[in-house]
Amino acid sequence: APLIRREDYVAPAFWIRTVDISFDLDPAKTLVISKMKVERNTAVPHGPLRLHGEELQLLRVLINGESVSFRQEGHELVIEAAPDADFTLEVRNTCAPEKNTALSGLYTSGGSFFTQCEAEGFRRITYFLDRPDVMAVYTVTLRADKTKYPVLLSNGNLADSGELDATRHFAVWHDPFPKPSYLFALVAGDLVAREQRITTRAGRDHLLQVFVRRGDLEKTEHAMNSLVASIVWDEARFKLPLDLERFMIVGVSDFNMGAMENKGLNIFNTSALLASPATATDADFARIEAIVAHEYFHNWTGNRVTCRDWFQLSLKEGLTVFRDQEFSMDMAAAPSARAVCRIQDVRQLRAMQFPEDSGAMAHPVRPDSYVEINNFYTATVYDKGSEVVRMYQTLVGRAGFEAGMKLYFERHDGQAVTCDDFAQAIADANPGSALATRLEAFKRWYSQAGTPHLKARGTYDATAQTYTLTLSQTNPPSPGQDSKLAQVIPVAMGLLSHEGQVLPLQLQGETEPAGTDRVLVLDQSAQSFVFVNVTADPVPSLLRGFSAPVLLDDGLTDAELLVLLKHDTDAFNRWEAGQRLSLNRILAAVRSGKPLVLDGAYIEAMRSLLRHPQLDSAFKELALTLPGEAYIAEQLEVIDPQAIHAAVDAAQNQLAHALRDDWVAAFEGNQVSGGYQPDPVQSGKRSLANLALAMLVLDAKRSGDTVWPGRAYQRFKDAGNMTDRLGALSALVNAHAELAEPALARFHQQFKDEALVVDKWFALQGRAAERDGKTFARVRQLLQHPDFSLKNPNRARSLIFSLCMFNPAAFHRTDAAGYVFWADQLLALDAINPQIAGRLARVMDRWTKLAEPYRSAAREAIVRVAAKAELSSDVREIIERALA
Ligand code: HT7
Ligand code: ZN
Repeated sequence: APLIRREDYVAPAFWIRTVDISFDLDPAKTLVISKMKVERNTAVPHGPLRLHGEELQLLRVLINGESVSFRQEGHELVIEAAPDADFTLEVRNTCAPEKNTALSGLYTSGGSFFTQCEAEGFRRITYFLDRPDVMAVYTVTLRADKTKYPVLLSNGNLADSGELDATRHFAVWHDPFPKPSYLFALVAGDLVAREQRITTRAGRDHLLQVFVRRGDLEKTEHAMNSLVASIVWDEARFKLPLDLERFMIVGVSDFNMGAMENKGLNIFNTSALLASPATATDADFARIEAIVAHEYFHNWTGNRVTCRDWFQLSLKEGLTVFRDQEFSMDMAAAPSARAVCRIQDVRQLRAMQFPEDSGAMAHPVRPDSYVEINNFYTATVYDKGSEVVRMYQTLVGRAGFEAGMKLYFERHDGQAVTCDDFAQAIADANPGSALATRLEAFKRWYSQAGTPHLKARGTYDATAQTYTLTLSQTNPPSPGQDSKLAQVIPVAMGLLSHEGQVLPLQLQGETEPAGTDRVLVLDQSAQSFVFVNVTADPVPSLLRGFSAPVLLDDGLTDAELLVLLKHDTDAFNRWEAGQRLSLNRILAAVRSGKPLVLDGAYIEAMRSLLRHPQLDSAFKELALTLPGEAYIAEQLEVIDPQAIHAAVDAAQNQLAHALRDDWVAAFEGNQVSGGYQPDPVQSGKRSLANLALAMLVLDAKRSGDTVWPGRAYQRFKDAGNMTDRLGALSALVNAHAELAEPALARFHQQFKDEALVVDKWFALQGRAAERDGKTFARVRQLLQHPDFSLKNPNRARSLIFSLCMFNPAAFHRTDAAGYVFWADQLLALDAINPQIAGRLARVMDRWTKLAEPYRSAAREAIVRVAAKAELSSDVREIIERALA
C-alpha cells in the first residue's frame, strides 16, 4: 500500500452533492443502488472520475441513465468520460455483510446489520468519493425482512416507511445536513429502544432513543441520562444546540472502537453503552458518560465542521476529547472531584501517549504521512490533541476560548477544514493574547512529535528578595524529525514558603503582585523569570493542573516535595508530589539494581495522606497508587520490565505491610451505605476500600494470615454491585490467594450469560500480577476456553491485549514465550480483523529500548511477523516502522 502524504493534498476532481441510496438487506448478498448528483470541481485540473471501492461486486455504472465505460484499477473505479456538466451517476453493486469480519463497512453482528464507515468504510459498501471533504445530502431507503429486521434506521429523519409484501418492509431516511461519507450509518435488526423526549433551551422538541437487543433495555438508563446531560451542557457551555429532531444511539457487541458519531445515529460498542450496578463498575459508568458525551459533542466538532483530510483528524478528535474531559469535570462538580478527573486523564496520557511519543510510531498531532489511516487513531491524535486544545484555553482564558469557538463555527459551519483554521479562529477572537502573539510557534504542537523535556531551576537571593526561575526545554528527536524548534509551553505555577504558605507573585517590572497563581509562557529554549519581593526561599509548584504535555524535571528535593504534598493549593500538584516521591524511589532501585527499601519519611508521608481527615477518598486512592510501569519505563534509557515490576512490587508489598492498620481503617471507614450511585463520593469510597482490601490481602499472603482473604471472599460473594465484587475478586487473584480459584469459578458461573462481564473475567486473569509464570500459563490455557474468540474485538482485547499491553511482567519473559504468543495471536487476528491486529502490533513499538535478552527476542518475533507475505497494510505499516 502506498504512503499518503499530507503535503500531496489536492481537492477532489468532482463533488457529490446528493446521494439517493437503497439497500436490499441480505446477510449473504446485499444489493446497493446509489444515485448521485455529481459536479466537476473546476478549481482543479480536468481529470477522470475515480471512485473508491473495496470488496464489492460491481453490477453496473450509468451516467445520466446511460451505461458508461469504466475500468477498475486496484481499489478504484475509473471513468474517463465523465461529462463536464453536472450529471447523475448510478452505481449498482453487492457486498457480503456476513463475511465482513473486519467490521468496517456493512456487517452483521448477532443477526442484525450495522455499519462502520470511519475512516474508509463507506467504500466497502459502494463506490464513492470516500474522503471527508466530499459532503453530500443523503436519502437512504432500507428494504429488509420484517420479522428478522423490524427496526430499520439511518441518519436524519424518518421520511417514509411501510410494507413491501408479506415478508418485507421498507424505511426511507433523509438527513438534511450535508455530510462526508464517513458519517453515514445504517442499522437493521430486532432491537428495542428506550425513549425520551426533551425540549431544549431554544424551545425545540427532540426524540432521544437508545436501541439495544431485547433484554438489555434496563442497562440503558445511565446512557440516556448521560445523553441528556451532554445536550444540556453543550448548550450551556458552548451555546451549541442539538440540530436534529431525532437523536439515536444503537448498541452493538462487535465493534472495533468505543463508539462512532454518525450523524443522528451514533453506534456504540455495548461496552461503552450498557451499565447496571450488578454488571458494570464505577469506571464503566464514568467511561459510558464520557463516551456518550464525546460522540454527542462530535455533532458540532466533527460533523457540522468536519476535517478536510484525515491528517486533520485531531481537529475533531483532540477538540472533542477536550470537550468530553471538560464535561466530565463539570459533572463531577466539586473542586476535589474535578482534580480527580484531571489526574485520571493525565495518568492515561502518561501511560499511553508518552510511550507512543518516544517509540517507533511517534508522530505529530497532525501526522505528515500514513499508509493506513486506521493506525492513526492514536493516543497522540486524541489525548495529546486534547492537551493542545487545553493549552489554547490556558493561553486565552476560558471566556477567550469560548469566543474562539464561536468564531470557529461562524466561519466554518458546513465546511471541511484544517487545524490551521481552528488555530486562526481562536487567535483571531483573542487579538493580542499570549496565543495570538505566538501563533506560528504554538502550531509546532501540531507538527513536532515527541514529548518536550522541561527543566526548571530556581535560585533565591535573600538580600534582594528575588527568586529567579529558569525554565529550559529540550525536544528530543523522533522518527523523521532530527532537530526541533522550541515549543510554546504554558507553565501554570505558584510559589509556597517551606512552611506551606502561599506567596504573592510579582514579576520584575510589575508594580504589584498579580495573584498567587499564574501562567508563565516559555517560548524559547531557555528563559528566566525574576520574581521580586519574595520574602522567603520558596518552593515552586510548577505545571499546575498539568498545564502542558511535557516531562518536567524541577529538581525538587524530597523535603520540597513533601511541602507540596502537604500544602499545595493545586490538588493536581499535590498528587504529583506524591507520585514523584514514589517515582524517585522506584527509579533509584531500578537504576542501582538494588532491592527497594522504603524509608520511614516516605512511609509516614503516605500514612498521613491515608489518614488525612479532609482529603477525600478518591484523591487518597490516586495518591496511594504507585506510578504505572509504562510511565516509569518512560524515565529510563534502557527498559528492563522485570526490574521495574520487581521495584513496584516491592514498594507495594512494603506499603501494604507498613500501613496495615491504616488500610484496615481505610477499608472499614469507606463502606458505602444506601443504594448504589455511580457518583464521585460513592465511587471514591469504593475505590479506596478496594485498594485497601487489595493491600490487606497482599499482606496476608506474606504473613500467612487467612482473615483478610476470607473477608475478601465473603465480600466478593455478597457484593451488591460489580465494583465491590470485582474489587474483591481482583484482590484475591492479584495476591494469588488460594480463594482466587473458587472465586473465579463462581464468578464465571454467575455471569456466563453476560458477555461484558465475561470480558471482565478474561481481562482480570490477563492482567493478574505475575508470579512464577502462572499468569502467562493461565492466559495460554484460556485461549482454549469455549467462551474465548478472536472474532469479537472485546473478547480478543480482554485476554490478548490484557496480557501483551497491560501486563508487562507477564509478557516480557526471559524465555521469549510472551513474544511468540504475541506473534501467533497477531497473525491469527490479522486474517480476521486487520484494524484490531494493527493495534496489537503496537505492543512492540518500543522494543529497541528493551534491555537484553528481551530486545533480541522481541526483534526475532517482529521479524517473523514481517516475513509473512500476506500481512494486512495495517499490520505491515506498524511492523515496518518498528524495524526501521
Ligand atoms: N470517530 C470515531 C472513530 C472510530 C473509528 C475509527 C476507525 C475504525 C473504527 C472506528 N470506530 C470509531 C470514534 C470517536 O472518536 O468518537
Ligand atoms: Zn471522537
